[in-house]
Amino acid sequence: MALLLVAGPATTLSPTLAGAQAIPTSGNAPLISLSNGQNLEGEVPVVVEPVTENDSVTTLAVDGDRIGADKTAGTAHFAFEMGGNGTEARYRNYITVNGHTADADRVYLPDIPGGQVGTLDFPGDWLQPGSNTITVQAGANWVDSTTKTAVGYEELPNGEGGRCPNYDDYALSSISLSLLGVVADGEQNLFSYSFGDGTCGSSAKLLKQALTFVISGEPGSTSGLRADLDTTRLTNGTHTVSATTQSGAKTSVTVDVNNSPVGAAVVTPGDGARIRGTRPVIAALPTGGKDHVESLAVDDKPAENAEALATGTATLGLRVEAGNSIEARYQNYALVNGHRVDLGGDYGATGAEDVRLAFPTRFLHLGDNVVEVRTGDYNGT
Ligand SMILES: [Ca+2]
Ligand SMILES: [Ca+2]
Repeated sequence: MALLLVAGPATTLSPTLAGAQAIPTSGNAPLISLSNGQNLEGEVPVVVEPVTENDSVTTLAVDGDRIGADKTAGTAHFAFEMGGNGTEARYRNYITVNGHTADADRVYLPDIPGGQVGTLDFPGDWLQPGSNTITVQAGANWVDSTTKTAVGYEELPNGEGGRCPNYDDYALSSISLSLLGVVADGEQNLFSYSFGDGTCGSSAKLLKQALTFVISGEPGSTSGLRADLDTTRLTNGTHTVSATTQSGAKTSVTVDVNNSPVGAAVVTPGDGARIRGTRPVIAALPTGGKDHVESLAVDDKPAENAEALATGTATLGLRVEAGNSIEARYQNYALVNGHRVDLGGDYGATGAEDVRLAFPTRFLHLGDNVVEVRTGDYNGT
């Protein structure tokens, strides 16, 4: 191992020889994914992150009693300086890490303005000793265009112009990868990469770039803990959740457990929720049961809505005349007293067609009702 690394001056070797190192005599307190005063009910995932090199989290406890927990490899951070006009979340730019290329494993770039430092987090156990690949993929979104020569240009029917896929333009520089307990060397990568395509391919740059990071040390050597805390095994009231590292650094949070009796309805908003404006208040039982919710009260007064029509289905009928048809992809919709009902179909393509739009009767009330039919656009906005 050491022989393979002798490539530069001996002084550069020491940082790459991470691995079995002494536990620090004093570490910083680990981070628990719960906050003081948080209300807990049912099964609650609890994650504890180590924060000091080689100071793994060893114990997760409730009221001083250790509970079973699985080791994690901590959280890895992919960091960079954002250049150009930055990224926008709507383009859905993303990275993938090693073989974790499934849709669910993509880590998307949020809105990051140019000139800011960005960090993307992912599980440390996605990394491995030796060579690792992080692939940056630029995302695209449709824009209206009159440039018929643009890459991917599409003419919309019925004289509604054209569109082309436009990739987000941005630059990444000072790219780094970090995970407690290992050293990730990214020197094979360039200092900076420019992504994007100008406007729909007007100036083609990178759309996809694989980056290489060589890791010395074992991902997870500074480990965290994760557990699903079953609060139904705790009494209702205040409890202390604590986590301790190898060096003895400790974090404690006080949480409030409030489990309803078995079989009780689940009430939304939940315990401790902050609400403002108009919010629905719902009491629901698990599906499949024969029981039903008998009453719902706010401060002991029955919770009631303004009188609405009974349950059932109402129908809005309209006739689409022959000519320019309604198309599902434009996401046209109706507003029934402010409730959105999607038209959701292609109508009138081959001639005049009657459309029947079904919606819950509870959208209607006695007296005047307002129904608006609205046209959407192909972005669904
Ligand atoms: Ca672009
Ligand atoms: Ca951009």
